Amino acid sequence: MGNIEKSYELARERYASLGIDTEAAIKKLADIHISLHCWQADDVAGFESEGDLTGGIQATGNYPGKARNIEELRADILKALSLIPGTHRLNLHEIYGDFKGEKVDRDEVDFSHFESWVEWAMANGLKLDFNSTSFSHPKSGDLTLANPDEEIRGFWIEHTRRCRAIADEIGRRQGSPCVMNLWIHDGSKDITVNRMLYRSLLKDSLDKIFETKYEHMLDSLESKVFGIGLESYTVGSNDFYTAYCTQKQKLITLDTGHFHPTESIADKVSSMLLFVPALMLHVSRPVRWDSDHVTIINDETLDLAKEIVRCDALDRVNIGLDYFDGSINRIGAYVIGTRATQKCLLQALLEPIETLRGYEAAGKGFERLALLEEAKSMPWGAVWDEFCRRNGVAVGESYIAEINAYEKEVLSKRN
Ligand code: RNT
Ligand code: ZN
Repeated sequence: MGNIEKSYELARERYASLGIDTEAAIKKLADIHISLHCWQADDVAGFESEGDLTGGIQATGNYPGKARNIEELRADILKALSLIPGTHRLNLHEIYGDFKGEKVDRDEVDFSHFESWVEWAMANGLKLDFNSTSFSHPKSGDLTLANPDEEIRGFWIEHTRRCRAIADEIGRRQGSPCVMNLWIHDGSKDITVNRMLYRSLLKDSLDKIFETKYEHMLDSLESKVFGIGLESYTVGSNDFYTAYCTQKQKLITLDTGHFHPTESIADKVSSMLLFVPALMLHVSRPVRWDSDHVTIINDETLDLAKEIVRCDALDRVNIGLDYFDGSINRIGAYVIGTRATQKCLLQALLEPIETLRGYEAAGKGFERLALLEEAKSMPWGAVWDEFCRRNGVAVGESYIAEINAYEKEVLSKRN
């Protein structure tokens, strides 16, 4: 028996003494398929145009070796996946279509531009999710689906309708519902005196977009506090989408960077799941603003993972990632963030929740707090290592060397 297995055996016994079955936790973790965001590979550039990233989001850093085309992006994602235990999903934005060098405007896109993605995904055991793209386009401006200009609003309605049809066809072909996230940047920089108008326009646009019912895709709507250059007003606020999704029974996307810094995203899970069918997560790491730093194990991510498990809601929460750091090796960024999210979920799955709930029900506040504290230093790391070993991926920090080798052999030859 190797050291990893020996450590795991000891950990398994330690957890068993608290009534926790580590084998069951490992099984559940293997069933969680995280949706990796394709846009970490190239700083949200996509394959549509050479234009700047707009829409109030920003990728900072210019670490060499970013993916410049569809082949490089696919290769980078497969490299990242080879260092992440389990089977996962890939979340595509519309601007990552396989346009084959042709100019395809956003109101012209259709499934043919994603056919090769589906084939590639199936060949590599991946399922796809999807996003309409409102930013980085001459018609983006400050307002898209909430634009009083009927020509521009119509353009974005058509785009979003087409994206839903694409998502449905992806879902049909892959035999697993494709979650389509809808995030628009619509808002304004300064004091806005016609807030009701833009929100009623957005509501009307969404009603039109959702007129078609689909079987193989799920709509999820993402709110935000503010974007860069759009600080004073966001049309698609949290209240707006919470109300809209509740009424229309759509999914809500919770991006962990899209709330006020002291708000707990974890605490939203139980409230929202009582009123909407499911949630989508964009697990991220905001540093002072929606900076989209690489996800790590921190209190926010841990709390969120624990809350999902405590709510017994793993089957109603689609876990995706959303960050874009251009200042470090981008494949490394995928691996760190995905593994960190999985590690948080594993800690959540290993929580002695029955005992904790017993204490709570009996009013034993000291005992509850003590066990929560002790649980933090339980040997979950040994269970994680065993999970990696069983999945045939790098254990511990050994992925650093593999990523450095890929950088030397592949990334450094780009540019
Ligand atoms: C922006 C939103 C949105 C984007 C992606 C690229 O603040 O988080 O989800 O990051 O769609
Ligand atoms: Zn997001």
